[in-house]
Amino acid sequence: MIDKDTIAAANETAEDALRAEYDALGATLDRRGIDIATIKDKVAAYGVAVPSWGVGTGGTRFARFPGIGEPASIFDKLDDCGVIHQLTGATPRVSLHIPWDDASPADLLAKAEETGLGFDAMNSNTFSDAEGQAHSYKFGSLSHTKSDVRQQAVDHNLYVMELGQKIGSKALTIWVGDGSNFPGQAHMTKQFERYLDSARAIYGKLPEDWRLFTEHKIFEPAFYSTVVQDWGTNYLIAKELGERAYCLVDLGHHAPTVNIEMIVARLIQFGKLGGFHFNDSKYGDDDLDTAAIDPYRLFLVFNELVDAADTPGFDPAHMLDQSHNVTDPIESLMNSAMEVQRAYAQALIVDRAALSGFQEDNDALMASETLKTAFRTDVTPILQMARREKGCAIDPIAAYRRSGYRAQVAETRPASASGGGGIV
Ligand code: LRH
Ligand code: MN
Ligand code: MN
Repeated sequence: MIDKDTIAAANETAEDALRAEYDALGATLDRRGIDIATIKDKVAAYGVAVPSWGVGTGGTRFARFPGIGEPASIFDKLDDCGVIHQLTGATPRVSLHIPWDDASPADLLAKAEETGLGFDAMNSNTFSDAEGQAHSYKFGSLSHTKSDVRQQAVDHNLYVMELGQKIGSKALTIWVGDGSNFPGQAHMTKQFERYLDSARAIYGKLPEDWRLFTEHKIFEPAFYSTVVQDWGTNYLIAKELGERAYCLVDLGHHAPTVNIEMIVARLIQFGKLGGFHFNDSKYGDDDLDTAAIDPYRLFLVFNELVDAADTPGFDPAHMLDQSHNVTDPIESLMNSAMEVQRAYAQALIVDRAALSGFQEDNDALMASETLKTAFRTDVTPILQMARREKGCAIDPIAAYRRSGYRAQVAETRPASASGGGGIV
């Protein structure tokens, strides 16, 4: 973890400017009838989960260029996640991926306690072969033509839930790479029927206080057809399985022109929005830092979430899912967590009564401007003040760099191999 004095010293240099900027923003918002402290408290209470797999350098299909001090185990990863939360105060939970993060529940709990973290949704992996497993997932997992393979994939998910129960998780996220690479390779209907059968077997064992999230993705690794390819199929799955089955929306899993905020609205309307994997993309499942490309889209997603906040039982899981190729993953994840908070704060200051009036009157221009007014407002001082009051860093990236954390862990962590990438 990072020394408290380092954070305090970094904060001290930014303190006066923050106070002035916070007060100025407070006056601006006050003129709009918004109480800045109320927004700040909501932002302070907000959390987004960090993906354990995000703290290592991801790499592409072509190469991976690791940095120094890469985490070598789930315990190193939790240390890094702890630093992210310590500095931002915005990432209280970690989402684990099994078998990548498989470890004894007692050890995981002990490390979580030490780093001040909890566990969010568990992720199963039946999209790659684990060492020593009996059957390969080369031709699919939950939807495979052979029942032995399907059973192995189901059993893996049951194991992931068992582990998750022991460490306080309350949800399982399933993403499969199942599909086909050639027209004619797979019978699409039979393949989806097999998927549903397997998913029902998993859902049947879902602990009572758990939710099951299924995650859709348009393509990759299958390049011709994908079994769970879009929100329509995902919705069918959630409907078929039952009440505690929900759809997970990974922002990067759609075609470039798709209106994701509208998908979010639809899923909310029909009670099936399970949660998010936040990230950004320009071309496909790029897994770029959240809001790196299109911060307005992220804001529009949050606009739907804030609009629906009072819906009974509405509690989507908020998680990041990124892969970092050229940045320090800790810095990228901190930035993304702050961007998610920013989108939330901007959505909170939308004048909803005015928006609703403009919608009723079909005043398209003013409706759009109402959203833009909120989006254009620089809410940074709100985020900074929320962090400062929690004892976190006013400027997390600056404090992190000042701490020398990466160089310090590089002294004890073994160098990580570069080379050909994988797909994550
Ligand atoms: C698939 C995905 C899914 C996986 C993660 C590693 O592209 O988004 O969430 O579990 O990446
Ligand atoms: Mn994802
Ligand atoms: Mn993805």
